[in-house]
Amino acid sequence: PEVLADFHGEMGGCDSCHVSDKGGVTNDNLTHENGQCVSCHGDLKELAAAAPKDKVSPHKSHLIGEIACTSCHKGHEKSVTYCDACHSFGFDMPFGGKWERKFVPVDADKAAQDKAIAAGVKETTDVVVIGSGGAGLAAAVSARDAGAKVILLEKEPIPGGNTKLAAGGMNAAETKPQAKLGIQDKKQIMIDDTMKGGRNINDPELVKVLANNSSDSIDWLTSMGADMTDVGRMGGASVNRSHRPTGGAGVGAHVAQVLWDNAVKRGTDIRLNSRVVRILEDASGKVTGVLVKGEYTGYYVIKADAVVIAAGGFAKNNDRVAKYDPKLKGFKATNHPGATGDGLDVALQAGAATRDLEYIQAHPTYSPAGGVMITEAVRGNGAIVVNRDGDRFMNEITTRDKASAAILKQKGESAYLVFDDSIRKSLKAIEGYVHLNIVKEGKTIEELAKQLDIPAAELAKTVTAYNGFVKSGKDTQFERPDLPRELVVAPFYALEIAPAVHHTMGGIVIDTKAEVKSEKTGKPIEGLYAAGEVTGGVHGANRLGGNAISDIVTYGRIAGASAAKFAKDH
Ligand code: FAD
Ligand code: MEZ
Repeated sequence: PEVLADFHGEMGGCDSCHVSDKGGVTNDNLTHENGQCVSCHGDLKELAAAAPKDKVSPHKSHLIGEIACTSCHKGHEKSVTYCDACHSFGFDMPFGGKWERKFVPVDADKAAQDKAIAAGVKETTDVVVIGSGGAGLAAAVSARDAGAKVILLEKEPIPGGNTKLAAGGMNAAETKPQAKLGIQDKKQIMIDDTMKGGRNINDPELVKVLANNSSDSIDWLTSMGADMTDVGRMGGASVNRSHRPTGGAGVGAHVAQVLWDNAVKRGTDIRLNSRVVRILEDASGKVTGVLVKGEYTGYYVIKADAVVIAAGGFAKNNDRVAKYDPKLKGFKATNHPGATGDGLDVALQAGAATRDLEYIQAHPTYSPAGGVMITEAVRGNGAIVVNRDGDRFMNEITTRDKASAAILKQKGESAYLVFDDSIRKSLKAIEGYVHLNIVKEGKTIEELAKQLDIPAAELAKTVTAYNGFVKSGKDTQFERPDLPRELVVAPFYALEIAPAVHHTMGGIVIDTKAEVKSEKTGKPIEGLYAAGEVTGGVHGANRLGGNAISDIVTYGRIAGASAAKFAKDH
């Protein structure tokens, strides 16, 4: 047998996976088919529990929701390890092939699309949400709470988009967790930091809404079961305002899971493997619905009063990235595989205005060995960055544009992130990197330097000098403003880091109600809303770490409520 279906076919016929009397698949989630896998092989938790503890288990992951077996184990084609979209585990998978993904433009196959549109409406709803990241899930929850019937469409087999990968935190000012920790902050300072970080080209009205609603968004998440009580520092922030779960665990998987659970609890119709390829409008330009391509069921039309585009950015589409910023050609990306820019394409087809597309952010600390981004929170909690000579060369918590540029000027266009055991203990996210085997360890700084093959005496001198700055409260070398702790607790750790494409600041033009502006008229396109990384204007030329999760929760909520209201009124 070549593929899983051949094998199962030989064993028990098509019935072992499919409901034979219905013909074909149950739906694009492959609900019945996945149920069959679980009934014979056990669920993810059971499989993960049975795996050896000292190895990375393909069934234990940071992904959210109920991960369908068919995300990796394909029936009628070679199976793939979805994780290899970012990592390169190369698990020995039965009937496995190599992970690869070719980008197919949304308007490919136009004749088949036109035919499906001509065939007419298959289903009707109040609101369609495109994308199951934080912005889409927040929009779905708030639209459901406003009484709308919602269908949420996600093109990937795995939900959560980039949101599930977010690590360092969610920025918010004047929050209850800050007050509990004695942190003095003001919404106005968050506005000022965001504008300065964005080089003042942000839309100031959008920034005001971001900051002024940020503490309410923390309360909203908390009321739905989130833990946002750990507060740390991100680059470009004047105070500690980046919220995340206790012990510094990754923020994104937690926020996405809470939103997912709440969207499911509210009866949202969530469809995976379902790509929106066109937004449909009537002759007056008012939105009437979407054309979907179901991975297994093919094209169909959903009629809707309002559509929320929450399809994320395009950092994983290097051709597109390089078109806007040629310096980033060939760069790796920190993003999930679905971050290709479909949302922009369907919005452009619908006549939306866009802005700031040329502003694309590289994250300074990506691990080429692990294929993962190393959270800024490691630096926020006190790590330093050194080059191959063992020297510091920048304020580690400067903004990302400056940090990435400084790293690219070093020998080998990469550097080392160095921290001690007290930093490791302060941030649960670090355990994930240790688990991936990408962290070098030494009982002393000199031993660590040997592991990295850099001059031991120089690294020791650098760390001693840095510890002196912490003691005196002033970094006279690079003016790092926040010096949380000396690096003195053995063992010491390091990993190699280099910049990778991380965030696309530009996108669809929206107003403070998340209405999408028309390129032609400058006025809102009736019934069309957008939120999250697919939009432009909130972050200006450079996003501050922690501001995206804030953006998607606040504007996702606004977009969902606005869309539900529009649907009710029309
Ligand atoms: P996403 O979460 O990317 O979701 C968009 C979804 O839409 C995807 O699932 C995608 O597959 C789907 N989609 C796309 N096109 C279509 C289509 N045509 N039809 C149907 N579905 C479609 N920000 C912070 O503030 N703090 C952090 O700590 C942080 N850490 C990060 C760490 C990593 C590794 C990465 C990659 C980003 C991080 N960010 C962080 C940025 C932040 O996570 C993202 O900007 C944010 O989550 C984007 O949310 P979103 O809902 O707009 O898009
Ligand atoms: O906002 C981000 O992208 C972020 C905080 C990432 C990180 O380093 O954790």
